[in-house]
Amino acid sequence: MTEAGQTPLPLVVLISGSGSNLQAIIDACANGQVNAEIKAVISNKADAFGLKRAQRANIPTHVLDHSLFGNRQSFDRALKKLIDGYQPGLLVLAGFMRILTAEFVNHYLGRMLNIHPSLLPNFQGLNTHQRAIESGVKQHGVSVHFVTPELDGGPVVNRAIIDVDSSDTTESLGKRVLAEEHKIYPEAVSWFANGRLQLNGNQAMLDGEPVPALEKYANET
Ligand code: NHR
Ligand code: GAR
Repeated sequence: MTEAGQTPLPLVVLISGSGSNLQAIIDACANGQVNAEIKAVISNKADAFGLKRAQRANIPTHVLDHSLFGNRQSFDRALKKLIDGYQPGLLVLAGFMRILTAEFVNHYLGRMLNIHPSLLPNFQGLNTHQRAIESGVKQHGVSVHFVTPELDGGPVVNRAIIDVDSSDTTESLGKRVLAEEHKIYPEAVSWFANGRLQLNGNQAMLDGEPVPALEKYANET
């Protein structure tokens, strides 16, 4: 619940696509589940549907097209300048598809979250649902983690686990995972907004207790 009298945490959300996780956070801010306010949504793709979701919610939007920059460093510096104009307390990656430089990540260390569609540390990187099916794992899911320079390697703060069944396809699995994403991401943002979640070295702390990590499967592809 939102604590009465507490100023909402200012957020900036980065997207590249559909923005269904953005929508879940917009809705959770609107209904009081999350004590935060999205100050801006930034996409590296002009045609991202999430921009329309933000506009519908009267949230300022920006497009910063990475292809117009010569290298990652110049893109990340422009992105940082744009973000810092909003002075966010938390930066939220929601289906943002560009790898970020260590310089950028370190500037937001401890105040940047990402949602990744696997049970980290398993299936870092892309095409996670397909790789999970091909590996024959019995369980799959989704993780929210603090972003560190190591791609998809930052400490996990929240996760949902789902059973994989033999009839699952990439699509059926992705659909069930996405439904869980829309629950666990607003929950993690609410923890952070209420001061319950911190990055302590390379460990996420929730209510002063370490969030447990999972083992890496031996048979991952
Ligand atoms: N940056 C750092 N430094 N650390 C992380 O943990 C990051 C990150 C940037 C994005 C999201 C991540 C995911 O959840 C994320 C985590 C994009 C790629 C990728 O390969 C990989 C992981 C993630 C996001 N991107 C290609 C690139 O060259 C482009 C792919 C495309 O445009 O479709 O940047 O999975
Ligand atoms: C989500 O499944 C998210 O976990 C994943 O992309 C989808 C974005 O959906 N993120 C990544 O793969 C990051 N590399 P959305 O735009 O509807 O929120």
